[in-house]
Amino acid sequence: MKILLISPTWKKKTKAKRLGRNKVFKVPPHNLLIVSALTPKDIEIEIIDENIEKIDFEAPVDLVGITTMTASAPRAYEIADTFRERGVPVVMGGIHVTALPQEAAQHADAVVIGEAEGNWERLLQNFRRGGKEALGQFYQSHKRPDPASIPLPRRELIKNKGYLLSRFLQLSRGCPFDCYFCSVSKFFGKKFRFRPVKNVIEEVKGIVGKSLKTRFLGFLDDNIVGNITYARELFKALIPYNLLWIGQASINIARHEEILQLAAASGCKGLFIGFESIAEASLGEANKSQNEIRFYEKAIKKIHQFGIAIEGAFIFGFDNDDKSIFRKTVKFIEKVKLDVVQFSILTPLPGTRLQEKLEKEGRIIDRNWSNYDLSHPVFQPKLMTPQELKQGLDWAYKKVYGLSSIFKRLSGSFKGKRWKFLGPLLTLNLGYRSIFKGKETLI
Ligand code: B12
Ligand code: SF4
Repeated sequence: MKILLISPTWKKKTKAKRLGRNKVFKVPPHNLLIVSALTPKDIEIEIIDENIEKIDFEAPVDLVGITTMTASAPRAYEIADTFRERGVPVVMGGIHVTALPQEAAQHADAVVIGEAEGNWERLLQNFRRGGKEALGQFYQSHKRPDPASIPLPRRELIKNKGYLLSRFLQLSRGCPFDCYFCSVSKFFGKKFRFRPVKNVIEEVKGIVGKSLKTRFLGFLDDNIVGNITYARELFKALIPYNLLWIGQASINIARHEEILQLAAASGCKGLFIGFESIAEASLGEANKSQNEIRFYEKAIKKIHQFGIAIEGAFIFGFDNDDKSIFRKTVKFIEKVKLDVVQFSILTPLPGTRLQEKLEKEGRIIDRNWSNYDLSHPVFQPKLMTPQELKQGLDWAYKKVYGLSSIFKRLSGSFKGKRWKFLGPLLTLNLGYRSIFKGKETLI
């Protein structure tokens, strides 16, 4: 038996123009590596990441599995429909179809709701027993999987696909916070579930090598310091492996000097941090109570002192945001010298409280999922027009990735020990610049 697992591209038209061509941003589909690991060894598996390779719709396969995020859902449905027209059964899973299983069921023979562990194995048992007819419509567990039982991802299946970085790990699932625009706590639950550190170290030992490339790891977790005791144990255990790593953390890491020190000692070179907004009212609106704006500048300095670079993420379009937010945010970013920056437009992703609110207020203006990529306005903002919101985002991107801003921001890296990492930081900045160069300036 052969199963084809597909990670669909974000958007057909933008594939070449946006992140598709840019190697810097390509990340292996960890979810499909886990689904592969849950599959009995006698079943042949092939993984296709449509961001880097074409799908062969004529390939002789018995079953197709497709992962979905909201922005890639229209393409995922198109792929599913094409295989099903040929009589190949299709299973869909992932965050989008978990929020909208009935929608997905119109395009799939079975839908896995939530985490794959337990569900995928049951589905395959049914399929082996009676083929397509034996498949249930929905597979869902009422108990969340024990993180100790999450198998090691089958990285050998993406060995020759040419990812710049391919060693990504997931340590935890769930998030205790409840930011109103985010899908994570609804999907994975409001409790952190951590893989035992000894399992993580076994995984690290199996993938780390001597070269720079093989010592470079990425952690996919939403907040690697979500539990300080776990973070302490993990960072201490990572120290002997001489790693370089990047991950995501909350700004609160700066409140724990010992943890920062251990993170740096274990090889942390960069953290993706969701600042979300520089306006107090917007953070309140988003229920991001864990962020404190008056602490931002000091916190950034502290993290930089440990030689750790920061990719800061900001969202535009809160009810409190007027047109001045773009200029104010860029000014702040240059002042505090953030190394890399990501901007998003507030987006009512399905299943979030934000979507519920905007739906109630009749403010959703676009229901095409492929525009839910956080760079299109899909709702009516309060203090500007949707066009002004989009133009503001483009202007802010063009500004922070202008050469003078890159220079201003990265010149700060000589103060901490980040200069050692200047090459990759420049590459990342130039990667973003190549994507956003040429956007119009209207504000
Ligand atoms: C890494 C990552 C990326 C990588 C993608 C890597 C990849 N190729 O998969 C990159 C950087 C490219 C990326 C891009 C984007 N991302 Co992203 N990303 C993540 C992140 C941090 C981790 C994802 C991950 O690997 N998790 C680990 C795996 C194991 O979990 P999982 O994917 O949920 O898979 C499990 C189940 O869902 C299920 N499953 C999943 N697929 C399938 C398929 C089958 C057949 C089966 C049976 C089961 C199954 O089984 C898995 C094991 O239990 C998540 C946050 C998070 N906590 O998940 C955000 C997240 C998924 N991203 C998000 C968003 C919004 C985006 C962007 C739109 C943002 C942007 N503008 O950059 C784009 C859109 C990309 C797209 N294709 O649509 C949102 C998605 C919300 C939504 N409703 O879609 C999340 C949840 C972040 C958030 N805070 O809201 N992202
Ligand atoms: S934005 Fe981050 S902190 Fe907030 S709920 Fe989502 S994952 Fe948790």
